[in-house]
Amino acid sequence: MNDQASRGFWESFSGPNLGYVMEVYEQYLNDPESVEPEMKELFEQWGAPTVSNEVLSTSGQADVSFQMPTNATIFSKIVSAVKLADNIRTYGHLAADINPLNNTSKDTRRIELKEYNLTEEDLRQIPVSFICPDAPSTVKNGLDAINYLKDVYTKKIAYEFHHVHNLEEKNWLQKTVESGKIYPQLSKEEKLNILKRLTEVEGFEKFAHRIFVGQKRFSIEGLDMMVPLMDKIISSSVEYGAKTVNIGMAHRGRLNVLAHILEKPYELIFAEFQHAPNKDLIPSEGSIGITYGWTGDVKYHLGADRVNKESVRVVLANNPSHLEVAAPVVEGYTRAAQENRKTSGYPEQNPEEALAIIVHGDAAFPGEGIVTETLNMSGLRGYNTGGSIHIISNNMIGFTTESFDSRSTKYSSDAAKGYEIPIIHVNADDPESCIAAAIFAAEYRRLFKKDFLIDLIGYRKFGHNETDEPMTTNPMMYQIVRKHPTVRTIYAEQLVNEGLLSKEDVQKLEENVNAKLQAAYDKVPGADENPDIVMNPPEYVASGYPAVKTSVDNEELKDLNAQLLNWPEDFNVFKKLGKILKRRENVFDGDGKIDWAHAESLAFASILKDGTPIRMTGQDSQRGTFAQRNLVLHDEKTGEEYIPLHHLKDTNASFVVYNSPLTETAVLGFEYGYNVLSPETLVLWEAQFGDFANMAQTMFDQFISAGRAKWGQKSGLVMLLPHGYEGQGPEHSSARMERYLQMAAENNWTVANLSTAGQYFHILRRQAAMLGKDEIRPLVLMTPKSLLRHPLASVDSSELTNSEFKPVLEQAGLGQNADKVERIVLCSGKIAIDLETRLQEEENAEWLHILRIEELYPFPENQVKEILSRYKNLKEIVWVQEEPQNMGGWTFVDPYLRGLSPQGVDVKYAGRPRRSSPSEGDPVVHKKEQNRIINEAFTK
Ligand SMILES: Cc1ncc(C[n+]2csc(CCOP(=O)(O)OP(=O)(O)O)c2C)c(N)n1
Repeated sequence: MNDQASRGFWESFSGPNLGYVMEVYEQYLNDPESVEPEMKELFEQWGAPTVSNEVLSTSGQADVSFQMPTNATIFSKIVSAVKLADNIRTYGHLAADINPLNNTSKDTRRIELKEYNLTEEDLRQIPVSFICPDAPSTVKNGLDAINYLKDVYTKKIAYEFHHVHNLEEKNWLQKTVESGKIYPQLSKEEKLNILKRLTEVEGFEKFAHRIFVGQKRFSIEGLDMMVPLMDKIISSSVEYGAKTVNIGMAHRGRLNVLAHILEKPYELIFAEFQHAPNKDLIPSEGSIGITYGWTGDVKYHLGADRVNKESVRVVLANNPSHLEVAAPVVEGYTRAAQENRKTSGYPEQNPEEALAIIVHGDAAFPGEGIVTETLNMSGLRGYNTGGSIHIISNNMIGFTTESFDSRSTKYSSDAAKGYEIPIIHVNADDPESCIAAAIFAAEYRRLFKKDFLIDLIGYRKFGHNETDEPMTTNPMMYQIVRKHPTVRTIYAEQLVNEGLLSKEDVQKLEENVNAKLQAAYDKVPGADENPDIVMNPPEYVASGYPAVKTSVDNEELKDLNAQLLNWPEDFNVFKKLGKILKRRENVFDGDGKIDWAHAESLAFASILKDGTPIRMTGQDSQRGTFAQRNLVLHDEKTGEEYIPLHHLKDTNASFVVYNSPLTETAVLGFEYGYNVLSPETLVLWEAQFGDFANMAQTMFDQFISAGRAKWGQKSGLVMLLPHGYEGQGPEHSSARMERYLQMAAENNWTVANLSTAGQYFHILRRQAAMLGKDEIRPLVLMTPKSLLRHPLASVDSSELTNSEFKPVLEQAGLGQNADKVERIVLCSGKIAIDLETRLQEEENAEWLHILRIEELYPFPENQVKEILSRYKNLKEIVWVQEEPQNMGGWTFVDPYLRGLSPQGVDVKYAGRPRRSSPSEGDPVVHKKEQNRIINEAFTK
């Protein structure tokens, strides 16, 4: 190989790339077969890697004198130096100064020269460009470069980027760190502002500690920098265009964040501590939105919604005690705030419009699965929010449990690595590093629209709450904590040493903060020991839904139907599907009936036409679990998608249906959040089978059923839960309707189990019509499987154009001869169709009437009462259900039926006996049971 040619080829390599090539070359020299075949080929073709002096001198004058080594020993030194540099980048975090308590050991083994058989003199010989091409010009040689890297990577911020595979991102991250750009030049004013903020943060906690002795507040102390850190993330993001910032966080430091980030007035917080009347203290409308439910919540679960001076909306989500569950809800808020839903087609998303900041606990982050569920959604088209900024408020302890008992990973943040989220750990006692972290995170998000994680490492000054004594369980940690100065003290001393203010100024700052706190406290009325509290829902909630017209004009619906079946001529819908859909063409001319999915698509089309946007998600919801929906068509030749609901004439509302990831809790939480922040949108979540919704039980218990009573948080979310006993076994039969009925109270939601496609059409349209109104409530809908295409559940078009939602349906053909009726069967959902099927075989059923309770909650008492009153010879009311006696609707309706049954009329039950498992596993046994129940209903 001619030396010149070889040089020409290798010249295209520089810095770390060349270092890498050299490393591989050394390996090649030892064993040519041990390297990649491509590399082997290169070495065979071009010989040993060589470098011109020009390349070597790019980053420092000293390099000019460097002569490329020609022997293998020097090669190996260069390789070692490059390896060392890389290991500093990768493992520097193990030796970094990120633990304010300094009670964990640092591991420097991978970054020491001796481990690489390198001397300082060796390093001096090596050019900077091999080791750290981005170093500032003060770095003159290889030794300087290694020392520089060690300093950068082991200070008060530690970096973990190795798992980020995208080269552009990784280069940016590395360059920002190694060029020193990560540390901003803070002005005097900025530094003093941080100190002022820390004085407020600490002052608030100390004041509350002194005045409200023994009351829980989940103090921020030890992680005080969380507030200035959030301040900076918010101001940087606002600079980049954010108009809404949504924050999710648990108890720790929440009151402080409410006071200082949300600007909830001190007096309002103190009134809550003091159980004092506070309504007069709520500031004027518009400056801060604090809504209250009628039964309320503890102060450290309450959220707030503020529009600040720059017209930026800052929201702290209400949240329950259940750690981490607010995370997907906040993501849902954020997506809703980013989307414009005012035109047809997909909503237009602008990630710059809104940002989610999610604060996690260091024990909860690795421990609660909803965290990884939420992270997994961050890159999906239906759920991404253009990058969230995660903060682990890491006090190195969870309640009394130390890290070694709460996770199997080194860092609390490690789960985030699987999602390629850049992670930085920052010492919470170093304010300027924390500010650098905030700017870095906001900038990364702006550039790459992806999640970023800041692991803010501090400590917890007191016990889990202020009444716990941590010395009993964690004495070693608390011996250190007790002696540890606060970050305000540390930073004040730093600024005094820098000559930015005097000790007297520091004291003055403290006095001013205290005076403000005291003045606020002085405004708070005394405790009201016997408050006149009304715990009833407001009248508009209590009175329920008004009558709503839900039918659609025949011509209009016919036209929508035609539009839904009108895809472009050159669009090749899968033939079999195309044929099935085209069968819908003439239903308005009396040819055929409208089945469930057809009614749904017509409901959606008419809702969009009325100007209401729709968002639907669920597992495989585009097609539908039972292949019934097919709202997204796929060209069988090109794979292209066509969504007829995007092409309706004269509509100004967006429509979207996404297949969700295989997740229930976080997806449902996301949709709940989306609907809360976008109350004008019909948001639907569909479970694959209804019982899978119990994976998301927390969302139902803590948010959907109780959110309004606790926090005044309105929701019109629709949940579609496939339900019905069809012999598919214990896990695909029951949507566990009893759970929703057990939680039903105060008009908190509608629970319905319908028997016809027409009823489905009307209940969807009713829900859409109520959106944005005070009466709105969520809708829990048992949806069918076998009824989806059942002729008895399908309807004529007149059912849609000339009817309405009926909470009770009377069985057609029964009950006309009132004097003959001795038994009224009440039932709900699919079994009503089973009964109707059987009825067709009965010769004389005059003695029987059947009522379908389509809306179980709110229970249609008046309608049922009116119907019962028609039958003077009634002997018994029989509730018939397919679910076991301890499940389904029975335990819920039983007291209503007893209350409504006329004197002398028995109330009986027919259905499966009490069971621990919802259904039989064997389809033959199922059939037998089902027949037995139907027989019972029809036997005198
Ligand atoms: C789902 C859930 N399980 C248990 C608890 C009880 N609990 C409240 S705080 C806490 C410790 C949390 O530790 P960490 O996540 O580190 O947050 P910290 O309180 O230390 O800020 C526990 C176990 C809870 N609130 N939620």
